[in-house]
Amino acid sequence: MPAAHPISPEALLARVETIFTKAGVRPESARAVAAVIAAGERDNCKSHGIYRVEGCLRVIAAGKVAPDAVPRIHDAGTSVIEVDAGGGFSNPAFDAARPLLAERARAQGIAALVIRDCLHFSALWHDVEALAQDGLASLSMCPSYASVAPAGGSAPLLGTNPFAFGWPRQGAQPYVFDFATSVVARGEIELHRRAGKPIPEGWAVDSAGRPTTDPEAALSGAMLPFGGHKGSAISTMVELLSGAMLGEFMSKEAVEFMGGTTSLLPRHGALVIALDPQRFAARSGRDPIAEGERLLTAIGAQGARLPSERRFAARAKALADGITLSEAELAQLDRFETM
Ligand code: NDP
Ligand code: PYC
Repeated sequence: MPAAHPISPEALLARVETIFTKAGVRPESARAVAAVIAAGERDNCKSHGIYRVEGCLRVIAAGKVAPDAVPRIHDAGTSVIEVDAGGGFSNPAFDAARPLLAERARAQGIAALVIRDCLHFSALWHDVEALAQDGLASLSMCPSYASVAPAGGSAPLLGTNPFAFGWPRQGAQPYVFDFATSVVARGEIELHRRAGKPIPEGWAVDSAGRPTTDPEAALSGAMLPFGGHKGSAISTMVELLSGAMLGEFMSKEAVEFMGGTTSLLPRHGALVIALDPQRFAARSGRDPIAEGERLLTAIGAQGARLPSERRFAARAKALADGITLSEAELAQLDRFETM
C-alpha cells in the first residue's frame, strides 16, 4: 500500500480522540486512550499505535469495557495506592492516580499503584516515561491473555505479559525499556498476518506444538517466551505480582472473560512501582542520577544503543516531519470517524 501524506502528532491525536468520543467513551478517557495510541504511532511502535483503535472499538461493541467508567482512587495513606478503573480503560486510571503515586514515592521513597479491573491494551513505556519525567524510577507490569506457552510446554497459559522500567536522566531522555515477555508482542504477529507476511522462526508454535512461520497458525497455536526459561520465569513473575497478588485476573482468566478469544483485548489489573532514587541514595552521599549516567554513557561508548533510542529518534522525526500513514490506515480512520 503506498504511503500517503504525513499527519502531525496533534492532528492524529485529535482524530483518534474523536473516534473514541463518538464511540461513547467519556471525554477524559477518550483523551487518555487516544494519547497513548497516537504516541505509539508517533514513536513508530506500530504494534500499539493506531492499529489498536479497531480492537478497542470491538471491545466497546462487545460490551466488555465500560466506556463511561470514572476511575476511583482508594488511598489509605500507605505506600500502596489503589485505583479502580471500574471496567474502563487502564490509561485514564493511571493518569488519575499518577500525581498521588509520584507524591507518595517522593515522601516515602517507594510507592506502588494497583490498577484494578481495567481494559489494558497499551504499551507500558508511556507510564514509566511519565514517572521518569517526575524524577522517579519505576517498574510497570500486567498480565495479558493466555497466548504464550511456558518454556518446555506447548500450550497457551501465560500472557505476553509486558514489563517496563524507567530511569530519570538529567538533560537526556530517560532510560526506558519496555517489552513483552514473549519473543514479540502479539500485536506484531497480528500485523504480520494483516500484511500477509511470514513470521521469523522461533516466535511461535502451531496448535500441535510444531515450530511455525505462519502467523495464522501462530495465533491459533502458542507464542514462545523470550530467552527460553528466563523469559518464562519473568512472565510467571508478572502473572504472580500483577495477577495473583492483586486478586485480579491472570492471563488465563482474562482470555476466558473475553469468551476465549484474543480478538478482543484483555481485562485484568496492573501494578506500577515508583521509586525515588534520591531517597534511596540519601545516606550514601552519592548522586544516583550521576552514577547511573556513568553506566549509560559507558554503554553508549561501546557503540551499543540504549533501549528507547530508536523510539526517541522516531519521535523527533515525527515531531519535525509528521507521521506517515498508509492510504489503508488513513481510510480506516476516515471510516471509524463516520461510524
Ligand atoms: P520490542 O522487542 O520491539 O522492544 C523491546 C524493548 O527493547 C524496547 O524498549 C526497545 O527500544 C528495546 N530494543 C529493541 N531493540 C534493541 C536493541 N538492538 N538495543 C537496545 N534496545 C533495544 O518490543 P515488544 O514487541 O516486546 O513489545 C512491544 C510493546 O508491546 C511494548 O511497548 C509493550 O508494553 C507492549 N505490550 C503490551 C501488552 C499489554 O498487555 N498491554 C502485552 C505485550 C506487549 P526501542 O523501542 O527504542 O526499539
Ligand atoms: O501485543 O501482546 C500484545 C498485547 C496483548 C494485549 C495488548 N497487547
